[in-house]
Amino acid sequence: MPRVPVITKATVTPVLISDPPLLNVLGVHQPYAPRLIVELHTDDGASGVGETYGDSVYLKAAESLAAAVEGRPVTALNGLRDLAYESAGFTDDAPEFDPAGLRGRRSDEKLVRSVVSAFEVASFDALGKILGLPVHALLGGRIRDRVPYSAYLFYRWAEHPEGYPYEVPSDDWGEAVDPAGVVRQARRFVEEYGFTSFKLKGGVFPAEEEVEAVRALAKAFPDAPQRLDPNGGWSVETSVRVIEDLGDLLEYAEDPTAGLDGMAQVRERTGARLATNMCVTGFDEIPEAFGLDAVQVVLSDHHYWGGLQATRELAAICRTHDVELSMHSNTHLGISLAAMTHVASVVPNLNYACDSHRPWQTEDVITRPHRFTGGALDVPDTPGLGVELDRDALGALHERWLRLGVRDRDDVAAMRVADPGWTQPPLPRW
Ligand code: GKR
Ligand code: MG
Repeated sequence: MPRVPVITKATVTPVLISDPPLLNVLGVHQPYAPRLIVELHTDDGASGVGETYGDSVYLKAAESLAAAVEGRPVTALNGLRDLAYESAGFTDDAPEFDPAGLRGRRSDEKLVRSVVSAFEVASFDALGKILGLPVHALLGGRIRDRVPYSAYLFYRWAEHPEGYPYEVPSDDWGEAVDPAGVVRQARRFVEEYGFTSFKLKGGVFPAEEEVEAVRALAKAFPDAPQRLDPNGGWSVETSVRVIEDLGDLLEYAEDPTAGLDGMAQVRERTGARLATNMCVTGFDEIPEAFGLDAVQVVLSDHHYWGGLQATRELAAICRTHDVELSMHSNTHLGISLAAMTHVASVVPNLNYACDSHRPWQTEDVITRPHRFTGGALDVPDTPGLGVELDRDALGALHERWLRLGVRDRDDVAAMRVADPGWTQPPLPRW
């Protein structure tokens, strides 16, 4: 009988990664974003890494789960969700605690799934290293050799505002606050990484100006698919107008308006393909959304859907209902990017280029950060995720976390540094 390796130690390391002043409907990114790095060690000397959201609630739940997984077989993935509930002291029927985040509803379930995803990925990484197999092989094998990503364009300022009590990071991208700036940014993305499709984060300027930016992009890159995502910041009327104005230029409209009813109305009135990472972010939201035909493309995010296996379950449900799949991302590092690439390589109905914030990050915790070429990443065949932890970098980013005391991402508070009177636009905003 082969022996299954057992987890002897699990660690969770919170880090702060530098982030540019990217704008969205809530406000602006802070100079530093929290992230968690999970490491699992097994009794046969193998180790694996995972990464997930890093705000304090995630950290607390991840630390509880880290203590609970010690002594368990590294293959015991299906029990992780229940273990996370138990170790965090959550009950199954806890009320949702905030329906208005950029990543949709926030609930204990989503928090637990996001935490579990890092442990599941770390387990797959360790197991892959033990068996000498890449993670995609453990998921049934890749069906594509390369995973395409889209250039994730943001309106942005050149610099973070003055007023932070610490030194803030800086880069040489300059500002992008109008169509010309957006096209300039897109050109650099194309030159440096070869991206062939674009997603513009909207909800920042009046919708007509964002329409002009998409038109300018389409003019500059006539063959490239375009997406516009205001994170639910438009009314149904505005959404209909934008979609009619842009016609076939959009490959899909991402969360034009917030909430299933609004999305269903936009769909009914325009017939446009609508994508979401806000109103369908958990399995329990699927029946109503699909029943209303509110969503035609679900943006998977293996973090909040609960891991790589859960992403495949999501994909199977979507296939059954003729709903397509794309992939969402948030500010992240290379461990998440590796996991995204492995899972994207095995999902047949992932028909669109995935999102990735990664080009905006200048730092990483892996020794050989990924480099997009031709707008895509090769799917690695090396054991596990195919990444190696850079301990010095991890140490430095953790030391920053200790030193600066930033514990949560808060785009509204970041905007108030520049504009003390700024209030979060109510979402839904109509
Ligand atoms: O980082 O500003 C951002 C994004 O708006 C992010 O928070 C979203 O979750 O990228 C995401 C999206 O597609 O909505
Ligand atoms: Mg989105």
